[in-house]
Amino acid sequence: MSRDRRPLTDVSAKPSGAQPISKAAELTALLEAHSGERHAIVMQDYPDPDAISGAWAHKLIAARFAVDCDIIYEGRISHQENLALVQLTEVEMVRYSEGYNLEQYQGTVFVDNQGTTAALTDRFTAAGVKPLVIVDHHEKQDRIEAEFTDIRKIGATATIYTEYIREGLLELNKSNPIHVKLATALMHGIRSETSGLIRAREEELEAASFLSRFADSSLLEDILSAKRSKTVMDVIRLALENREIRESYSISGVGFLRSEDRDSIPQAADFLLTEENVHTAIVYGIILKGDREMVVGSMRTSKVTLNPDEFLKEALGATDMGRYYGGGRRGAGGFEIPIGFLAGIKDDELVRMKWRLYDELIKKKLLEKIGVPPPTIRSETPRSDTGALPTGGLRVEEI
Ligand SMILES: [Mn+2]
Repeated sequence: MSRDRRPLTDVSAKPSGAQPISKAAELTALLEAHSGERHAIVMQDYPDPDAISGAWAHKLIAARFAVDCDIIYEGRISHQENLALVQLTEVEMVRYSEGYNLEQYQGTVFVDNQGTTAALTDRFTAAGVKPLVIVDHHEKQDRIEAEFTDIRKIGATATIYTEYIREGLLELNKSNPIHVKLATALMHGIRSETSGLIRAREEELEAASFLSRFADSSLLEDILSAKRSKTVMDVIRLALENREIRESYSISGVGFLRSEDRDSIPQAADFLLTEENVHTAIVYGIILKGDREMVVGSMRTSKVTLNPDEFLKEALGATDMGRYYGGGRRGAGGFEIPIGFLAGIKDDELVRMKWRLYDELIKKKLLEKIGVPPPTIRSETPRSDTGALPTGGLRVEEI
């Protein structure tokens, strides 16, 4: 790949008068100032196509300024479409493991996240590596500060990187297979954040139209035709069986899941959203990660006036330290509630009671936020006979 840098006519021109400096020009200046360095592009723990394609675009742009980047994540890529994306595009990523040398980097770059959803944030802070760049489309969070920040309330991070490319930070060439794969990945990133462009607004449609000149549609088809795994099908079945629909909200708890199956939760939420008269779907379960446990949930909505970030923050609140359990962006949100003292219980009956407790509490908080009275808590009747759900005699009031 060529690293020669031609003058960026649009973006390197000095702004005249009161004209604001474009974000592309600002990023150019930052990369020029850090030329010769090595940076870590940090993705959220469970990277999605938007994060992967945005990170890759950043890596290729940075390379033009002689900034070498590694794309790093901790956690897992488990969604079949994401695995297909990585395999077919051959984008190189590092999965963090204990002992990996973080001090080799002179700075960190947060793409499609602001440090709150990446376990690597604390590790890099501990290693003394400073955040240099944040490019994201989630609601602004204040976990980290960087030299360059571009946070916009739009459909996808891939849209922002497409804009940088269009402004001259990377000149795409249709005969360069890497560029074709990057354009395809960015297209997939945008599509996956906008339900296949159905929820796309002007920015996403313009970006997609630009990318379509370089993207490989048969490669995109291959990525999209990845099949759902059996686990995902099972979790969708549980989500369907357990769902409770109130005021066009579909809410469902799916019980305990292994950490590697975490991606089935957003997929189940996507599925519940396809039901007639449902505008919002929320699916949650308890994830087991070693001896740590947490309630993990996903929210999807097609209701334009509903802000998932606000909804989840108001419904679920924050920790003693003021960190919110949930957050989101347009159309989607997620939450994580650590289970401290109650984690690691092995006794079957207690495990069932624990699920029951969290299931009822979360449902109660969500229903309160929606503004419907929560159902009376059943003390005797089993919720269903799926086996994953409890039948214990626990009353929330007793805790
Ligand atoms: Mn995103």
